[in-house]
Amino acid sequence: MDRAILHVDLDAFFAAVEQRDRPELRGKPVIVGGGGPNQRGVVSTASYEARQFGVHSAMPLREAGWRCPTGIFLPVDGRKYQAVSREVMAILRRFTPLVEPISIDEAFLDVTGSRELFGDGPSIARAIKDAIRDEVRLTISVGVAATKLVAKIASDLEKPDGLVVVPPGSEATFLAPLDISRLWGVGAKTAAVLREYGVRTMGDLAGLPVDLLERRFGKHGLALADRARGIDADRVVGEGEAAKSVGHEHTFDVDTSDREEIERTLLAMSDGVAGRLRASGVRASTVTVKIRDSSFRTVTRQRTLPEPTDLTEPIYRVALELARPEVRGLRIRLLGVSASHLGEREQLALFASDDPRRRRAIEAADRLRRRYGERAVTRARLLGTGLPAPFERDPRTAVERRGVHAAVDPVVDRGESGGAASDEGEEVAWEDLEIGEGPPAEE
Ligand code: TTP
Ligand code: MG
Repeated sequence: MDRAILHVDLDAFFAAVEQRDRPELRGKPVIVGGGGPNQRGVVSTASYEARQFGVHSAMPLREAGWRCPTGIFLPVDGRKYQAVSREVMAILRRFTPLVEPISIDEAFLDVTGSRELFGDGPSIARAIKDAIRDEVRLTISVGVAATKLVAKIASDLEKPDGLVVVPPGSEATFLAPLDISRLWGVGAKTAAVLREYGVRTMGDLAGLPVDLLERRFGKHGLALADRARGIDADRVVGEGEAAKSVGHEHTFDVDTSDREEIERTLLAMSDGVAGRLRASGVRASTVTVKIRDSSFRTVTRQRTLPEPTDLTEPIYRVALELARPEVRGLRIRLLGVSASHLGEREQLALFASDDPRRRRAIEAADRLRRRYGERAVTRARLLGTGLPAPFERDPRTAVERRGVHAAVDPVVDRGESGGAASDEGEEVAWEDLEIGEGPPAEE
């Protein structure tokens, strides 16, 4: 049976809330960001009226000021937006328990099982739009499709107040004319390589021989080939399902856009997560990354692994793939990696990819760690970076150590699965486990 998946996204969220609460702002260019047009900082969002002046999220406020001299600049009222977000998510949960919020104003819903009660996917989408308009007085855009990937692309096509339905079986035709930049995992670099092959649209991409994509991009090439046709097996992860997780978070002392530092931090956190999984005798099937940028926007991205793991490498690979498209061009304040959907190691089948020699080496390293402390065994890439080990605590209990509290927190610590493949199209370099010279710590 085809699934019925909805992707719901509020329109110009922060600005729309301000326009709702202050009728004199309706129809006006409203720009929500840290301070005024002469202040440092970036635009969080702009009303659709302000977007006509070319103002958009993440643009420096100064630039927004000269592009839109009549703009009305407002500070970010994170508490208020979070409260509104909770109201919206509560409405969504009336239609299915399978609601997966992925940011403050976005969620996936799997309504496959709700159709008997509420009608088909498009009817449910209309009912949700009506409820949010009547009860919260905001507009949303909704995509309806059989996969998360296609629903998400669809919701963005007719913003604001859009409803785009992609009937099962028509995914490839629907995607064909769209630019490849809309596809998860296609960033500037991948797009540039694809352009060399004359690929501009998803239809062009679907027309490329799969083996060519695989040769050029490795495994991610295969994923791209699938996605260009709308194929995406990721399921909607309902709340509560991912309740048990193991995670690390790290707040940078200074916000960073340094790729090396970001990747090193993800690696170190993945290593920490894997170590804790092994220490607890469990393996995880899902990896989630959390990214908060300098404007306090927080996004979580989630992906199901091909098989459960307690090793650093698969966790890091996925964390990197999920994080890369999200961190590009931004100054990053906080990163988190967590693993969920935990199963006992013994209860899980033995997997072919489990090389016994490698596992023995890892277990030896774990013993060294237990004896001499976290720092005794460190991957080559982490040596001498001064990264704290262990990192911060589990995301569920984490507090930010630096500066003022985030204005906007994630609604939940879970996110979209299945989005991004590695944008870079290059295999992630993987250093072998090395015994470092870290000082033995107390036991
Ligand atoms: P988005 O859904 O990306 O944007 P939006 O809701 O403002 O507009 P659209 O109609 O295109 O969906 O983000 C949701 C909110 O998150 C947005 O209102 C403000 C905040 N945000 C930031 O603070 N910084 C950013 O860079 C972005 C993209 C969003
Ligand atoms: Mg939105």
